[in-house]
Amino acid sequence: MATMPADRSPDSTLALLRAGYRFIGERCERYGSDIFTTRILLAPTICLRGRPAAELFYDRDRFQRATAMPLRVQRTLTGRGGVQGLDGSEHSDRKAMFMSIMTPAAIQRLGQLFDDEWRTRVTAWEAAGPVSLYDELGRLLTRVVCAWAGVPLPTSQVERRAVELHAMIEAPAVLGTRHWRGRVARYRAEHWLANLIERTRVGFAPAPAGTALAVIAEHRDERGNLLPRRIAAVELLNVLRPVVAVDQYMTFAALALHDHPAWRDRVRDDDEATEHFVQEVRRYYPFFPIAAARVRRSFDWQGHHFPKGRRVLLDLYGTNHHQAIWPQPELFRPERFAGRRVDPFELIPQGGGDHWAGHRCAGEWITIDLMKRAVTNLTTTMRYDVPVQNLALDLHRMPALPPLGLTLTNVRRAA
Ligand code: HEM
Ligand code: MYR
Repeated sequence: MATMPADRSPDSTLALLRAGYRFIGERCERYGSDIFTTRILLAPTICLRGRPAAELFYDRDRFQRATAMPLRVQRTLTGRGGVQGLDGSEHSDRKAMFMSIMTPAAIQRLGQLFDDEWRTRVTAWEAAGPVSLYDELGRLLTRVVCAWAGVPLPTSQVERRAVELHAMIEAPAVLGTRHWRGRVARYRAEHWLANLIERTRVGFAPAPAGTALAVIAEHRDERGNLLPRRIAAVELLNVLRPVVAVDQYMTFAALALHDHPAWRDRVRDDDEATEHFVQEVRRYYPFFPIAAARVRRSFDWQGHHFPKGRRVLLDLYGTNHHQAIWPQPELFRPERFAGRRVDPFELIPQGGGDHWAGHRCAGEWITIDLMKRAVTNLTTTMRYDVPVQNLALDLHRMPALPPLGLTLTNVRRAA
């Protein structure tokens, strides 16, 4: 049996939080290996990156998700009892519920709401002083996703819910106040949506057919039971929260347009170039760092032993920056996608493998569609200036936002 390189420190949890997106990659480079073992949360943990590793990680016979996700992530980002932690037929059933929401017509409807809201907001940005793109898009997407999902949201509540949804995304990998804010936000949001599910079920808050609220409130599991209302709330949040999280990718897209101004012209009226640009934003910029699983039954792979129960972390960011897959990975080059088939285990910012059979992100098509629309809106419906500001991304912070979320000034409608 080959010896797996081992990180020597007694526990690397804090090192992971400090090193951020480069934690696994730095060690892989140090050990000259895409697999090594370390101790995280006081337990031995195998870290992996690269295409073969991603293919292994999404093998459902070898890995499970039950008990894989650290509690601090469940208490903030994902919630407890939702699809992310399910296995086998229970997972397939719950995942099919999510995928049934993602029809081409529904994605188009969300996109149309987004474009309409963007046009309305440009008028308000025109009248305002400097605007933080990240904060503006957070509110815009909160309003849009609630309308799309059938969730009633009075204008007076938009700011509050946007702040809550952001707090959950910003909390899982930090200590202190920002972490606790995420926990409180989740508690409040689950309470809000559990009540809504209840009122929908008894007919007080009817949900239009096909909306996320209707599908989740009415879903029956394999045994014909409705989801407990708290779990239904967790799953509804699994739609609302990540759609709002797309604001982060949109902010990265705006940064990329700023850093590579030639692409402003190339994406205009060119759907293919816009698609390549968006794929490169998803590959290049740091967002979801790592996916977690546990070994379901012991096995050997490439001469290494994987004991039953061992936690395994797949480096999503590191695979998207892997030298063997992406020549000059640290360059932002959308043209690398021209004529390239997108392999399910190479470009994995939202997980790898199959959307239905595995845990790959249910919202990947929505994400790509909304990002393309944001790029089109940024380059055709408005003009703006990007004043001098600190735009350095801190790879030590997960998620890594520009410090003030990208400030735009002098916003005006395109003539
Ligand atoms: C799962 C990333 C947007 C819904 C995931 C996973 C990642 C991810 C890394 C886990 C993959 C794994 O465990 O193997 C992202 C990123 C997004 C995004 C970076 C950009 C903002 C969305 C959107 C939706 C969504 C827009 C819904 C409308 C989900 C759901 C799961 C998931 C339901 C759980 C799937 C499962 O466990 O089977 N996402 N996501 N995500 N995502 Fe996303
Ligand atoms: C979502 O809301 O589900 C999509 C976007 C979330 C991005 C969160 C980035 C930081 C997460 C660190 C978690 C580590 C997981 C092992």
